[in-house]
Amino acid sequence: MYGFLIAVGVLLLLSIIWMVYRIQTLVSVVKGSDKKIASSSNKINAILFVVFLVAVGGLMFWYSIKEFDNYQLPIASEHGVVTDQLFWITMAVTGVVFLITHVLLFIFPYKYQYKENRKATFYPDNNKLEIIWTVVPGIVLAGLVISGWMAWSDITAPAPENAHVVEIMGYQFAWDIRYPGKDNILGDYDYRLTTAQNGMGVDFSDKNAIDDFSSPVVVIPKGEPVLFKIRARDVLHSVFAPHMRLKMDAVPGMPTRFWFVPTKTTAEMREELGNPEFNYEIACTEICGQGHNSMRRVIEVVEPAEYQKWVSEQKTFIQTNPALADGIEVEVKEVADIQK
Ligand SMILES: [Cu+2]
Repeated sequence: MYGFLIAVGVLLLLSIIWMVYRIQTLVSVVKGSDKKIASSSNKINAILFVVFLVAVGGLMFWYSIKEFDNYQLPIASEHGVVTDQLFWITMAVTGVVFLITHVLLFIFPYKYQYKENRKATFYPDNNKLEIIWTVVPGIVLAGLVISGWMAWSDITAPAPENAHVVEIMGYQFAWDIRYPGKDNILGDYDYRLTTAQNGMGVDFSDKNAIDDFSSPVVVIPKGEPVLFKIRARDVLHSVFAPHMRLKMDAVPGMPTRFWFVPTKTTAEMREELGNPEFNYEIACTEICGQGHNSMRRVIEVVEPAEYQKWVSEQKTFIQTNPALADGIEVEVKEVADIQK
């Protein structure tokens, strides 16, 4: 109630100030002194433009310098070097243009503010100038776009045959991780098979699914290609691993993928940063609902030998929950029994 009254009070006050200003303007028009007022208000506005340039420009620089470390997280993947290079080249080109145009944008209103005895120059067109400012940005932008496109088609090209496959499925509000086991082939899945015990809807009648296993942590080997197969169970999510420079949407009904080569183990990165607590992580970057912020998974990059050892120690879905094998064909079950 008080809030409402205060709002009404503020509104009334603002409308009174506005009315006083209007009356004053009208009186000055009648008196003939309005021209003087216009020129003094022009002057104030012109100065405010410069004040804005200095204050907001200063704030921008202060913030950029203060937060600079956040713009250059250490890179832990091969393609990350390329994407960062592209980022900084684009930043340099657009940054210089941004600075020049915006300094002029705010300085010109000051420099060319209204003066009684000054007449504006009549300058209708200049074909040469038009061609220059169309062709030069055209060439520069085409260069940026083409180099970005080439890098992107390299990064999104099919993964090498020997890539280690990891499936990542997003749902409200977590990630489920599935490994293909020894055969490196993920078993089929079908959303209609989703149950409380089988959250990823894995089809255990497919023999490739028999040795599939799950893990709370995404463990991957250093220096070897890793292929993330990404999907979502309910709404849009997005897999974001900033140190890997990896970002890919998780879309229900439309599986996506991203392959990369990690270049530093978690232990190496901890040493580099001098932070024994450091962990690579996956975060969700699609505002997917109330628990969006809790969608975090740790990525652990280890040496290849350690990775092989870890894989061989994992228990398959069926080993942890034999009931999942209920109702599947005897033939397939036998394979499962052998592997138990
Ligand atoms: Cu999400």
